Amino acid sequence: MTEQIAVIPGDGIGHEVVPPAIRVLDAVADFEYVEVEAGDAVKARTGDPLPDETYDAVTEADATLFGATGDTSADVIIPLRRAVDAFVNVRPARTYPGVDAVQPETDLVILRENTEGVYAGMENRLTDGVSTLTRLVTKSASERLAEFACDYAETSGVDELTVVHKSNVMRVTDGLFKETVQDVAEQRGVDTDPVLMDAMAMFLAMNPEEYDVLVCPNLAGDMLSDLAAGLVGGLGLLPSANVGSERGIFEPVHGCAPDIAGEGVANPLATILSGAMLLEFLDYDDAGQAVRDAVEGVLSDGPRTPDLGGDATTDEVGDAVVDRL
Ligand code: GGG
Repeated sequence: MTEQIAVIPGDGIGHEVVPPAIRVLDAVADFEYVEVEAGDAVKARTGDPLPDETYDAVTEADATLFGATGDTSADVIIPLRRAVDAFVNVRPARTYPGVDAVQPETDLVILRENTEGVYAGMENRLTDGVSTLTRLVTKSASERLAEFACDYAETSGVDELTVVHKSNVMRVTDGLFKETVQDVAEQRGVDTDPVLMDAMAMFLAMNPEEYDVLVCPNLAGDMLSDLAAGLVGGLGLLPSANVGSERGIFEPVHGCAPDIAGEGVANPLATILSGAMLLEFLDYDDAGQAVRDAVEGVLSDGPRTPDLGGDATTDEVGDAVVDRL
């Protein structure tokens, strides 16, 4: 069977980092690709940031490779994650030989709740000067995230989950999140260490090597993964997988980077590593590992894009990964 992959470059550098990632996937697997549009540009042209054709392609594909979107992110990636019931966003952050890192011992993964919290889309403008946001936390979403985290800990040989929360202030919502994750972990025989999310930012900046798996509410996971990117060499190195159910969406953690879009110098490695996660999701474990090894080789020997101190283009880095495969 040939798996079908929906491809959404999106906006800005999404159009530059997705093509090299497809060339890498082509070097190790035989997928069928369906490219569809989403984001700011298609909204400007048609009025709709998420055309039906795109929604259908993602819900019908075995997996989706997603680049980045800009101002329309809430209208695109959040409904798509819900559409495929991708209730967790897996965001690994690690250092690589040859890459300058603020914290060279970093090797952790953020498991971000992906369907609710303050990203549930319940915002209202009551008057010109007053807006509100409803933060949704459910026991069921927290439970399934916790089950996923326990499975993840078991398969990766980790004996403790760090549960990130702010239940001293958001007592009801984060109280429920923290309690639920801890209850599930206790039933599963996995230890937990609850840490307040503001303190977590400091602990990560100072001693990231002490942490393995962080289980986070949606916004905290989004913010702490950018912090983790800063520890390991930047957002150009952080892939992610929106998973949990039958279908997955794989995307770099970075956004559409309008400041460098069109220059051909965006780092494609976060998207290529997201491709490795896609391969593993579809059980192409050897191919996924081969891509990781090729990325590691390129990071060690070059070429590198300017964000990592080099002067190579996006395509040169992508081609260097393909050459190694
Ligand atoms: N590829 C990542 C991307 O497009 N980021 C834009 C963004 O802000 N996404 C919101 C989210 O990840 O929840």
